[in-house]
Amino acid sequence: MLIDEVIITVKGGNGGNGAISFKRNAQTAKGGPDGGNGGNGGNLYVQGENDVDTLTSFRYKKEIKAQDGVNGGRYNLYGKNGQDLVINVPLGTVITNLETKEGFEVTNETDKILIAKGGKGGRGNNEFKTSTAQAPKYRELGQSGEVKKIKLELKMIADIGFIGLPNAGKSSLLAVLTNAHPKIADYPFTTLEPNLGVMEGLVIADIPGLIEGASAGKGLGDKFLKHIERTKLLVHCIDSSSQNPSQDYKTVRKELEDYSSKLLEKEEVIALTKSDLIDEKKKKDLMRIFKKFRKEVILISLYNDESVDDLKKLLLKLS
Ligand SMILES: Nc1nc2c(ncn2[C@@H]2O[C@H](COP(=O)(O)OP(=O)(O)OP(=O)(O)O)[C@@H](O)[C@H]2O)c(=O)[nH]1
Ligand SMILES: [Mg+2]
Repeated sequence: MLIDEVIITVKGGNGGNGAISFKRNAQTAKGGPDGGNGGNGGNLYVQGENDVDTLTSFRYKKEIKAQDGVNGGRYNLYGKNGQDLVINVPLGTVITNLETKEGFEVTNETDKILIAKGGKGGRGNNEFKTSTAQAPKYRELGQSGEVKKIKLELKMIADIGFIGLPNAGKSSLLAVLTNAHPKIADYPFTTLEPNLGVMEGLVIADIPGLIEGASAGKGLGDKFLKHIERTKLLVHCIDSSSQNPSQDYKTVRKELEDYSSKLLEKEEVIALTKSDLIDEKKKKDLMRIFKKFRKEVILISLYNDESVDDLKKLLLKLS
């Protein structure tokens, strides 16, 4: 079970300030107060949505805020209320207020749940007029919207797991096949925590690279393998430009075995990545070598759309 998790600050809109103003025109040199009220800040709601599967859309957001109310104006002009904002989260998302530790689960698509209330607009000086105070010089400021730090959590079971040595191109594949934006870089252990993406409803987990001795704690160890224990299908990514791809394959298989022999029995696709870096002869040789493992083998390059498409079709067929 994987947990897709994001922490964001949510804010209701601030209320607009009330105005201080007095009627002044050609006829009235010294009129009464006419400062209008500020508008209320917009509320922030969450609502469940069936069509979204991950919290990916929140991953790079630090803060979400509803609109502020507009300040009141002269001539008793009311400031406009700020617009409410509804954010959509996948059904099953658990939302926890990190300060109070209170939490709830979003279970349906119909309820709009208030998570940060907008601030009330302040009253303008016109509202403070009384028989004894005909020219009040005070007004209220708008109240601040509620601010909360919340955690969004979604429990997911991955259908497909990407495994392989560090730098094999796992995250790159996840990025082209799904809506995810994992960090990709030309060095080992770029991925430190599993990344999740969704491809046509299938959840794909890209886990940190494994190295020889991972089951004994080397590198980032093998603790992330627990996330793929329940997947139906593994995609074993092997850098086809590596010195010894078949040795790379065996190294990772050995670590899988040391973790749990059940992982070896899972259906597995061998993805020979970065095929743009090798010549035709090496492609043929690798296909010949890897076919011996009696698995589906596919050559793939980010720079060859057809190969990406073929991998996608294969994964959809096998899942
Ligand atoms: N030429 C070429 N480079 C690729 C291809 N796929 C990935 N790369 C490069 O390989 C490097 C490693 O890619 P990642 O996707 O970060 O590899 P990873 O397996 O997720 O690595 P870790 O997270 O460290 O385990 C990056 O510099 C990518 O740009 C490809 O098809 N062709
Ligand atoms: Mg990675």
